[in-house]
Amino acid sequence: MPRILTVGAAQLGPIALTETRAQVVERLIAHLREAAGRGCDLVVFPELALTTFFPRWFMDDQAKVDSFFEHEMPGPDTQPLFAEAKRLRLAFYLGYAELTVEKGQTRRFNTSVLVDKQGAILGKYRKIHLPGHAENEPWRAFQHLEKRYFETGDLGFPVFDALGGRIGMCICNDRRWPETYRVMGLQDVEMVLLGYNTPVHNPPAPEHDRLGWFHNQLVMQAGAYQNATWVVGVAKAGNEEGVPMIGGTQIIAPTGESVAVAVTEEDELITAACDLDLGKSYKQSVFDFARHREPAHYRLIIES
Ligand code: ING
Repeated sequence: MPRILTVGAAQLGPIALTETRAQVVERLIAHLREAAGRGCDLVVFPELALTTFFPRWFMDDQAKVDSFFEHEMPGPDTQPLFAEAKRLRLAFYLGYAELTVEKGQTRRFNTSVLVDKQGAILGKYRKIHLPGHAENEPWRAFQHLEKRYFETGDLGFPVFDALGGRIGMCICNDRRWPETYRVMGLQDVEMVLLGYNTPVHNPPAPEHDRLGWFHNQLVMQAGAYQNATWVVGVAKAGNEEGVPMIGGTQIIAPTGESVAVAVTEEDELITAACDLDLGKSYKQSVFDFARHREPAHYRLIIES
């Protein structure tokens, strides 16, 4: 009996600074309803899906920064999303800014959660590869202050038994690093879920701008093929507060082929029925890690 997981990749267009959590949650719920109508089991939302991409601005008022964070998940603003997903029997991945107090210390992470069809959080991931910089750099057309506003994730790259398969998560810049996929590949991942906010323009390297879309697809297709896993990449896209961001939301098979691709830079749902066994032939041949990997020769990779 094939293990088919029907996935909805729920791309978001821009979220304005003035948009309230409630207004954004309404957009997410609209995606849930469309996905349910198409027979989905799982919906994947972007990175930081509840607010505008606030690391584009330098803020030295911590209260202002913290206004972009969720202090509980679900909280009053997100409870309706959890309730509607449960009613529709949909699991979902949600990216958001997490503020939590652990052992009396306030921690801040760029986080995603995997929520099951009963509305329970079954997995959490905290972004490990934080791009950008930590101090204000006025020469830039816009900032990218993830290293200022978030701590490096402390949960590793876990893979969860969920939805009948092995499901992993990562976030945005993580998708550019082969180690991200390989650590999950070594845990027999069958589907990697990830959201992203990717500006078209990268101030330190404008010559790369023309390749943004290509690099986005390249890294996810490579990660999928080299680890025989599905990859679901979901954008927050379009011109958000004056900063154009790429779309390119897509669902990629373990073959490395993109089976569904978004064609707008707005709220757009793309779906695919994903056979979780499609990676088996690769794991039993070209990427049979037990037979073909040579870890004794990879030491440099883990040395700092
Ligand atoms: N955004 C970007 C990403 O890795 C970036 C940062 C932009 C890197 C352009 C390279 C080029 O897709 C986040 N949020 O990580």
